[in-house]
Parts: sequence; C-alpha cells; structure tokens
Amino acid sequence: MKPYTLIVAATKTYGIGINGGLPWRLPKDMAFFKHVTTLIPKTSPQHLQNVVIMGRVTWESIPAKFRPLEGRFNIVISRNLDYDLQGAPNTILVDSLEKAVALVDPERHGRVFVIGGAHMYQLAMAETHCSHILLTSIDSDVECDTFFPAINDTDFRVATHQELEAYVEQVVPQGVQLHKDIGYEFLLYIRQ
Ligand code: FOL
Repeated sequence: MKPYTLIVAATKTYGIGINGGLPWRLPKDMAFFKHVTTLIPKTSPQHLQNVVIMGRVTWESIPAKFRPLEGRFNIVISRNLDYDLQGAPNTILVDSLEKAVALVDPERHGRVFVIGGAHMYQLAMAETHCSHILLTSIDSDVECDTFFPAINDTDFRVATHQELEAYVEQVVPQGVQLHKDIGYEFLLYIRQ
C-alpha cells in the first residue's frame, strides 16, 4: 500500500472546524494546501495526478465552486454508498478508508493526501502508512467543535524547515506568519 500524508490546519488545541466549515480564512494557507496537494514531485512522471481522500462531511464543507478539487483525483468516504455526488467528475465514492487507499493506482496517481475531517484524520493517523503530517499550526483561540487527533511525538518527529521545503519543492515562509490578527506556522511531521 502507498504511504499517505495528512494535511490539516489546526489550533494549538487541535481545533479544525466549526459549524461544518473552517473557523478562519487564511488565503496563504489555502494557497499552500492547493499547491501541495496538486504538485507532482519533479522526479515523478508529470502525467500523474495526486489523490485527495476525504470524509463526506469534508466534501460537503468545500464550497460547491471548488468541488471536486481540480487537478486532483477526489475520493469521498461515506458508509452510505447511495450518497449523491451530483455527477462530480474525477470523483468516486467508497465506504472505507481501506478501500480508498486500495484504489490508488501507482500508474495514474502520485501523492496521496487525507484532507479530513476529524474522523478520517483519526483513522488515517493510526496507520503506519501515514508517513507525513503537514500541519499549519494556528495561534488562535477561535471556538471549534471539531478536533484533530493529538500528534504523538513517539510516532512522529518535527521535520526541519529544510525537510519541509524539500517535501513541498517550494520556498515556505519560516516561523510564525500573520494574517490580520491570526498567527500561523507551516510544519511538517515525519513518522519515525
Ligand atoms: N489543510 C490546510 N493546511 N489548510 C486547510 O484549510 C485545509 N482544509 C482542509 C483540509 N486540509 C487543510 C479541508 N477543507 C478547500 C476548502 C475547504 C477545505 C479544503 C479545501 C478548497 O476550496 N480548496 C480549493 C482552493 C480554494 C481557494 O482558492 O480559496 C483548492 O483548489 O484546493
């Protein structure tokens, strides 16, 4: 099975969402998400497409105009296989994370990202196939009703900034960034 990366923006208390959406609007973090999840590493065949795996609730949280996430193969997980994807192109529905990961085809697909939500993150992080976690750490006490599982430091180490830039093949701003009154920092965790 192919390893995958969790990508998430979370507060220091691991809050990730409120009322079915994101608790903040951070344009540069969203641009980072789009870049990283779309990028095919320069050493891989450029005809590949990355895969984004998400739970049904996260699918519904993406604004309709951005759904499916363009340039990426979208896999939506729901126990209800009658769930209506409303004809979304380049998107399939499966009923488990295992089936989602099993659908990844090395001939067609590049990197694999689990993009949420709380339940998918929890299932996905528990597997040794979860090789990386890209965390945008948000310094805000904004109210959240949905939480990312705590990252266990015996399973994951914080990568250096150089390792982060090598992974995303891009210059990444180092240290705490400010958007209006919200501080945030791009971090990479690697399974050890
Ligand atoms: N990871 C990070 N770092 N930040 C996030 O906001 C984030 N969000 C999710 C998962 N991982 C994340 C899940 N939620 C879109 C909307 C919500 C969402 C994920 C993606 C979305 O609409 N993305 C568009 C770009 C939209 C824009 O430019 O405003 C895309 O094409 O990726």
